[in-house]
Amino acid sequence: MVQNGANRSTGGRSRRGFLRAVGGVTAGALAATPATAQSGGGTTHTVAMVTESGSYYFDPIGLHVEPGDTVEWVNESGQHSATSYTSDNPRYDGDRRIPEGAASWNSGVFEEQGATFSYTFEETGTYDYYCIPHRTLGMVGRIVCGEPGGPAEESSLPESDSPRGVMPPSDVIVEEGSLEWPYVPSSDHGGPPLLFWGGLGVVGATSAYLFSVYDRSSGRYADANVWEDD
Ligand SMILES: [Cu+2]
Repeated sequence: MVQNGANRSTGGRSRRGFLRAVGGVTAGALAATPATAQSGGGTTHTVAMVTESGSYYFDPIGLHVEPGDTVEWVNESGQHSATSYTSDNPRYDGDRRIPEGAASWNSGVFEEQGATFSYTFEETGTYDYYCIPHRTLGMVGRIVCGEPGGPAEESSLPESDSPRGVMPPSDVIVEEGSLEWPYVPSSDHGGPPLLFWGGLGVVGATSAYLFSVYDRSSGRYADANVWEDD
């Protein structure tokens, strides 16, 4: 556990981070870095902490590592923490959601872009963690070290903690290795779940309402078929 702790390094950005940042001001700084790096025998994986268009998330939201691997969280935008679901941590007094033998962690809330926190995973099992300011907005993540197991597998996240995000199941994490945010589970009929489409429906209904308001107030679209692109 000697490697655990916060620092100001900005190394080890992920390729995914680069791809998402294309078009943003930081793209150039991320261009040449690999997704993973070797350090002290284990692999170092990067998880971005992101505020974007009213969403707050860890990306990847689900990650599979091997014992001895290190995860480095990088504060890409906004103010976030990476904090294990253990009752010694702020704003959580529920059941432990990391393996019994594992050390808890808390990066503290980062306010600076590029700030990082590292934790080396030694114990096999399932680790759930959250962001202190955004836990109840669904900013949560899961890391499986080796095989899934431990208390996180025996109960679900508090309902309040995943209103917008969906925590991926451990077997899917192991199968895929890394799961981008947001995780949208596939359903029996092959499409995203009803909740997902319901969200899109709200957007569509809002657009239609705004169109109709504009129509009434200006008359400009009175004779136009605004849906003709359908
Ligand atoms: Cu956050």
